[in-house]
Amino acid sequence: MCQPKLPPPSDLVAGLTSSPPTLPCRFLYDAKGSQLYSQITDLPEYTPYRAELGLLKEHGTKLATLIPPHALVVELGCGDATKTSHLIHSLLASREPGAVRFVGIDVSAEALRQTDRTLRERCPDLPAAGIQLVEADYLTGLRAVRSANPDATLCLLWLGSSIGNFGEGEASEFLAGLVAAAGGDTRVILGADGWKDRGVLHAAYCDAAGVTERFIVNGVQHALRLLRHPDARAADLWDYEVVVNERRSQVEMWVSPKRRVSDIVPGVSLEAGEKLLVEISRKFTPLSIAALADQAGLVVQESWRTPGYSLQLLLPAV
Ligand code: AVI
Repeated sequence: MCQPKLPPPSDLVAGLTSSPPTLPCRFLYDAKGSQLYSQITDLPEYTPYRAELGLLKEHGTKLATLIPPHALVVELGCGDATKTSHLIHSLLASREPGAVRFVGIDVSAEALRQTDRTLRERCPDLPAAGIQLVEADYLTGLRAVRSANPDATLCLLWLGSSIGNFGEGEASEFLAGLVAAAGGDTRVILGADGWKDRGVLHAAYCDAAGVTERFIVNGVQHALRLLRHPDARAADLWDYEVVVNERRSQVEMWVSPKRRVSDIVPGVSLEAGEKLLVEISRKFTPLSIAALADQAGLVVQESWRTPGYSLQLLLPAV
């Protein structure tokens, strides 16, 4: 049976009609996209995941001392929680198990189930009552956590350099919005990938096995599927290109169709070779992180780094 077309989501229309056309990055994370992203984190060319894991293992004890005694640790986009389990271990080693409380917020129910499994397996001392899972986008989830825990101090974990997927300006605005939703004395543990050699950055997003290309093309196909577009399943339709944009301190992931893709949303088509910006991944320096924090009303209290990655504790500026 032919299914009726649905009205296109407004963020998708806004992206496709902007110049250059863009795709909102939420389309990257359907079930297949989440699986592909998990494969990306294991690729030899992609270092942020392993770098952050190393920092959490190495500095977990110190980090735990900087998280207030009864704080609620709230992870945004908790994924499979493997990295988080190292921080929870450090917290359990430094305080009573009953004083460790973790909330995972994720839009994916499957990711939350995996978070639950990981924490139960890897942190058996964490009481079941200490784990809360919220299926929501970050802001909605945080508002719900805040209203259910009006007196708690929240410590947000925003790992994986996900902040890099926001444009300049958007990132600080979004961070400020998170802190406003979480409440005045909130602190943030933020992971941020650093600028590197152009070839290294290019390879990280154009890996030899083609996993990142499949991840990006899947995001486009996911949007087309939602729109019930006839090209949603067209094989080998998209060319993939990675641009290392030094001026903007970002890596850009573009696709272009090999032939015209008509009426993606009413009146908006892509011509053969016309480029669609699917994702940006901004890279940071200590200075750019300090500026971002400042714009969001925060200060960098402490940071831990490898040559290519950093974790920082951000506190509200007084
Ligand atoms: C989630 N995010 C920080 C990843 C990144 O590096 O920008 C997403 C990603 N896209 C392609 N590879 C990884």
